[in-house]
Amino acid sequence: MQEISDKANAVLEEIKAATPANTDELELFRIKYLGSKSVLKDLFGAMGQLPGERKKEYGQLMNTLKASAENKLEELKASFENGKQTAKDIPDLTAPGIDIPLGTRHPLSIVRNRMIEIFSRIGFVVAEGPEIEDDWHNFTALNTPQDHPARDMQDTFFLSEDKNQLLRTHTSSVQIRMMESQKPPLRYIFPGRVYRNETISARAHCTFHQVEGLYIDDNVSFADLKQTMLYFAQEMFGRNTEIRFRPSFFPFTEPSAEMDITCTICNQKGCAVCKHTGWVEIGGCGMVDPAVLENCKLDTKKYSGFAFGMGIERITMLRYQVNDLRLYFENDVRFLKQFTSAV
Ligand code: 2U9
Repeated sequence: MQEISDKANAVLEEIKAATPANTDELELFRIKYLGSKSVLKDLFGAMGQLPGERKKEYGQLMNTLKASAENKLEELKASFENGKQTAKDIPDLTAPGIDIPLGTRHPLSIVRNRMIEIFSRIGFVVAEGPEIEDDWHNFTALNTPQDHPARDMQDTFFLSEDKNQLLRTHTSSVQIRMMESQKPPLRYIFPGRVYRNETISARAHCTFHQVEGLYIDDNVSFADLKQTMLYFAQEMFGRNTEIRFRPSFFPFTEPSAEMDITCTICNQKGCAVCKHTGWVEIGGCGMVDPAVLENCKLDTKKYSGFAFGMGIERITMLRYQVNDLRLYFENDVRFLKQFTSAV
């Protein structure tokens, strides 16, 4: 009796001292003390060797043993289920992943992408060029006179004393590069960042973005330009949008025009954006001046073309009614996260 009850007491101490650290270790504990081939089964089996009067005493010890193993099992199971696993515990690999919040696109990117998408549907291909330009591509090839105000230090950021290195003031310089290096037909759009020496305010900035366009072929007319602009305006601002052209002047186009669209904010009822005229300006355009074609060694008897230019900030302002240019460049997430797009 002494021998087997010593053994049983040793097992009891073992059960009390056991520290299964996770559900797998707890299962080993269950198999060892409560499974079909457990230590307790052996000890129960030994009861048969005892004389009748000892059986009751030993039986009580065995019940204590079994109850303490069962209690410990239940206790630990509950604590593991309550998420009290130790660091050693294996993570649940079937649990769903942690959400990674998506960022949002910059409103200027959304509008630029939309403009590219609209023009690419009618055959315009994106072309890009350097932001640091020379005098030829930014001014001279574009028929800009030597005394034109744009060539002034007050308007352009020059990077060299001889004024032959400068930050481009329009993406028209890329148009010259394409006309110099490709043969017509040419049908390109030129999205990109440009620079002007302006004092920063709500209405002016020293950097902004343009989408310019160029179409050169035989028999390109002002009617093609008007239809292209109407298509763009209706795709960008809605099918009911109308356009109008006002005569204007640019050194690189002749004739030249400013383009207006019907005010999409007030539906021509009159508002602050259209200054109660019902019309808002979206850019400029014209037929490429033959002098510019000649500068790029294109045959002016054979070829003609139209060009246009729009400010992305202005189109974005009309679309989202953001009327302070500085907001586009401050990168304040409270501003940026208000815009959503499919692409
Ligand atoms: C070549 C020939 C002609 C591009 C043109 C405009 C009119 C125009 C402004 C709109 C708003 C600039 O972003 S803005 O401030 N642009 O009004 N741009 S015609 O004409 C060209 C360009 C290149 C070789």
